[in-house]
Amino acid sequence: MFLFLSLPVLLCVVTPSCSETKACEDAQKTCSVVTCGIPVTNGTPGRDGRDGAKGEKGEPGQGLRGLQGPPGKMGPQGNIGNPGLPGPKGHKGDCGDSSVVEAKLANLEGQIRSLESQLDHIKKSQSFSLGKKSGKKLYVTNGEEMPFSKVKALCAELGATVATPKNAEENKAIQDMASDIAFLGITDEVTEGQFMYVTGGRIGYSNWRKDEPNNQGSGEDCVHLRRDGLWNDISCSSSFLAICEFPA
Ligand SMILES: [Ca+2]
Ligand SMILES: [Ca+2]
Repeated sequence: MFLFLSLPVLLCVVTPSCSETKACEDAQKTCSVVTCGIPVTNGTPGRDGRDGAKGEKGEPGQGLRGLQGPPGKMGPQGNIGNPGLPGPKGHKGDCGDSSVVEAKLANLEGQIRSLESQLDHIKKSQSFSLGKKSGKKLYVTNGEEMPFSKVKALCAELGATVATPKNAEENKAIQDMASDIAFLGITDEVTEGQFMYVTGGRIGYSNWRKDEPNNQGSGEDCVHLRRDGLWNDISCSSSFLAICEFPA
């Protein structure tokens, strides 16, 4: 092919004896390239043309799939979401029976008062030393001295009465119990000279010291038990040891 096309050119160049014009005219009839004149050499290659249009995406490769990698690190905590919508309204509750509740409350309050009273009683009882028992009586003392009115009140708080000997054995038991001179539950406050038990009734047993009772001075309407076990009438406002007795 190349040889065929370049043949007329070679004819034009190598036949200078003929009329160049005629040759060229002939050449124009037979040569595909109209080049007359001095022979030329091939030029340098031209610049690369522009990139062609992008081709279509190829089919995925058929290579082996790699092993799955380890899970990545946990991402940061997300923001707190918006509060949800309020839930549906609940069913209406049953009406309470206030009278039953009030009754139970009153009952509980009563029990509390009872327990408080018992606790107070126990506390006061604990302040007394271990009592001495004689016959059917138990004598106790807190070792304190006080006027007769307070001795009566103290024993009453304990549910007891002021120690009152009704025979020689009980008198001895109280004497042994007493660390000092103690009041007895006997007075002549109602009728001077007529000694009575504070629990009621005239005394049936006595252990007066010689020349007693003498209602000395402005008057002596209470009775105390001396350390020797003998009795003496004395002022009720004087302070002596408090001894109470429980029926045992
Ligand atoms: Ca008297
Ligand atoms: Ca006296």
